[in-house]
Amino acid sequence: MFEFEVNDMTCGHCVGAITKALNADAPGVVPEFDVENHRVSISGANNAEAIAGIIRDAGYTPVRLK
Ligand SMILES: [Cu+2]
Repeated sequence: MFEFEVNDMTCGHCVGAITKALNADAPGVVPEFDVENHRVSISGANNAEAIAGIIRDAGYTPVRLK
């Protein structure tokens, strides 16, 4: 499991945009969102940098925590 801080993820729209990008580019990965604390946890992935790239391409700024 990976965890990212995504400070520019601030509302349900952001969650929707990131979910859509992950579903398209990393099918099978399961994201969990904590919008209040700007955290995204990712299960089922084995390449953190690829996941970070997908989040960046969706327009957000991930910083890996774990
Ligand atoms: Cu938003």
